[in-house]
Amino acid sequence: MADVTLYHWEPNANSGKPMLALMEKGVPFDSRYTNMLEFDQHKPEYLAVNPQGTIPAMIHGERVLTESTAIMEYVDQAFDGPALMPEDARDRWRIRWWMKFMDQWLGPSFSMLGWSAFVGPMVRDRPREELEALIARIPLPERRRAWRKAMFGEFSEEELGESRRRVALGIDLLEEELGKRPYVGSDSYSLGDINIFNSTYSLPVSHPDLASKDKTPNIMRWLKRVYHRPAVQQTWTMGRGDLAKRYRLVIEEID
Ligand SMILES: N[C@@H](CCC(=O)N[C@@H](CS)C(=O)NCC(=O)O)C(=O)O
Repeated sequence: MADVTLYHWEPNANSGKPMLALMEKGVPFDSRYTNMLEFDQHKPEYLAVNPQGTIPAMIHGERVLTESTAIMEYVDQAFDGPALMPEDARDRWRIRWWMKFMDQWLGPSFSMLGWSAFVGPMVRDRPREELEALIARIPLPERRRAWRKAMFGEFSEEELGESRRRVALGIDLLEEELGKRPYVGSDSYSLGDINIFNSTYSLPVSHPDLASKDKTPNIMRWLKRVYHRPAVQQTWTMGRGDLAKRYRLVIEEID
């Protein structure tokens, strides 16, 4: 049994960050696939690990770690293997800037569009009473609100419009950044790439109007570089659903 246990869903957004960081470092871990579409993250067994009822969570020895970006930083420092942060102070600042930008500002918009277009439709054909019972056991009020909107199609046009605006702007900024250097924030692959990749790996198929060889050549070059990393390929084999299947579609698009 490995010393590390990771509770994760698909390699996507937050779950994919510690999965990929552990793979890059070569750290073996026990994978506990926590199916978000079956609401496993709100079941008592998982709430005993993370009472907030969100994924991912990692157990290392006696320690329980939550918050995907902070877990990646922990993984990079706690284990041997290739360094996933550069030495240079300015590079580290740039990488942390990008991770904060994604986690606080851009990521929630990607998430809202994804929940509205995919997650909601994937769960909403259950009976209304069952959906209400599922919502009632969600510990965090903000997650209860998000699930309600996704299940019943209640995201407003105004909030979806704001998310679309942020996604378009975020893609422009990323394109500009990757025109300056080969990786996000520095000249070498880092936690910054892992963070940003987990929310952007599907752009050429999810937002072909915004990201393509013509419109965003720098992003496409970077995606290709990251897609071909052995740790990325290995991590994406752990996906079980439709989200991970996009990996194949995108690789055909960028190769
Ligand atoms: N800030 C947290 C956010 C965790 C989070 O919200 N994860 C999503 C999946 S990407 C989740 O658990 N959603 C399920 C739910 O809200 O019930 C982190 O980065 O780990």
